[in-house]
Amino acid sequence: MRWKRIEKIQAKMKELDLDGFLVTSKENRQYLTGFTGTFGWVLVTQSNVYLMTDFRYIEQAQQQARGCKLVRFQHHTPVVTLRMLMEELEVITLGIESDRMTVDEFELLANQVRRKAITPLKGFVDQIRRVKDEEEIALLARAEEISDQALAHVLPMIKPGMTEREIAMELEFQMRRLGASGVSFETIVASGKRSSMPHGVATDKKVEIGDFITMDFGCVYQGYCSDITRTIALGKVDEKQETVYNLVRKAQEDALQAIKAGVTGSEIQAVAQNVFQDAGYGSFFGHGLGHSVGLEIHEEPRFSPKADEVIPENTVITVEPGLYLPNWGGVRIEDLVVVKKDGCINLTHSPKELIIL
Ligand SMILES: [Mn+2]
Repeated sequence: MRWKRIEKIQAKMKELDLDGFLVTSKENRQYLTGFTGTFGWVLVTQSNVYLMTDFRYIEQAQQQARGCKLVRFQHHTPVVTLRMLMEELEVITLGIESDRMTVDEFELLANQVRRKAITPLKGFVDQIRRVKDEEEIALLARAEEISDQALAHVLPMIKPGMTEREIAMELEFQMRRLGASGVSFETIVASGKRSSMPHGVATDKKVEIGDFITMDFGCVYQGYCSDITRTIALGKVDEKQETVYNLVRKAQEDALQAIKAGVTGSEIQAVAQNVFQDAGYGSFFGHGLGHSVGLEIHEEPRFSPKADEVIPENTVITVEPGLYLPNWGGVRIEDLVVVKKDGCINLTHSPKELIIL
C-alpha cells in the first residue's frame, strides 16, 4: 500500500465531494496499491482502499497489495460487484478515470450507478504521478542503467551486414537478461537514410559502412520504463555527418544546462531549437524535446513549444533533440534526467562522443 499516494487522492476527493474514486487502469492500480496483475478495479474511499479482482489474482493481490481490502469478483460482473460494494459502504458520489475507460464500460457502470452520481475525471491520478518519489526514482534509475548496460554489450557486436532487426533483438535480449520484464516501446533501429525517420522501427535492412545508426529503446523494470537514444556511425563519417551530430550534441548539452525546477517546458524546448536555428537547421527538428517517464513511457509534463507549465522538482523527463534530413539521414541523442532545484541529475551514462564502429 502506498499510503502517501492514497492520502493525496483522498484529499483531492474531499475537495470534489467524492465518496469514492474508481481506478480501472493498470498503471494507476499499481501506483496506488502495488498490485501488478492485469485485471482489477480499485475503489478508494476516505477510510479504505478496496482492490477487486478475480480468482486468478487473489494470491498475488494478497502478497502485493498489503493493506488493501480484497474483494473477489465471483458471482457477479465487475460493475454489479462494485455497485454492491458502494451500497455497503454508502458511497454515493463516484469519481472515475474518464480517460482510461471505454464507452462500453461507462455505459455498463451508468446502468448500475446513477449517472448523475458519477463524475468523469481526466488525469486525476496522473497529476500526482508527475512528481516522482524516492522509490520511483530508484526504479527509473535502474531501468535506465539496464538500457545503458545493454547498449554497452551490443555495440561491439554491430558489424556491416547485420540487420536492424538483429540489433534490436540483441538489445532486447540483453535488457531481459539484466532483469527487465520487457520493452517499454517497440525498439527503434533506423540506419542510413532511414535514420531520417524519427520513429523508424527496426526492419530487415542491413547496416552498411557510412551509415548512421539511431537506436532508441527502453525496458520495463518492476513496472517502470526507461528510454535512451544513441546514434552511432559505421566505418566512417563525412563532414556533414559530423556537423549534424555535433549540432545535436550541442543542443542537448545546452538544454541539459538550462534544466531546473521552475522553468517551463517551452523555455527548454527553445534552448535546443535556438541551437539548430542559429546553424540554419531549424526546420529539421520537428518534435517535442522531451516527455516524462514513469509507469508509462509517455507522461506529463513535457518539453514542447506549447508547454507553458513550470516543471516541478523530481520530474523524470527525457531530453532528446534530433535533426532529420529527408533522404539523407538523421541523428538523435536522448538522456533521461531527474529535475532538481538548481539543475538536473542525468540517469543515462552511455557515452555521447560520436562513436564510429
Ligand atoms: Mn523518448
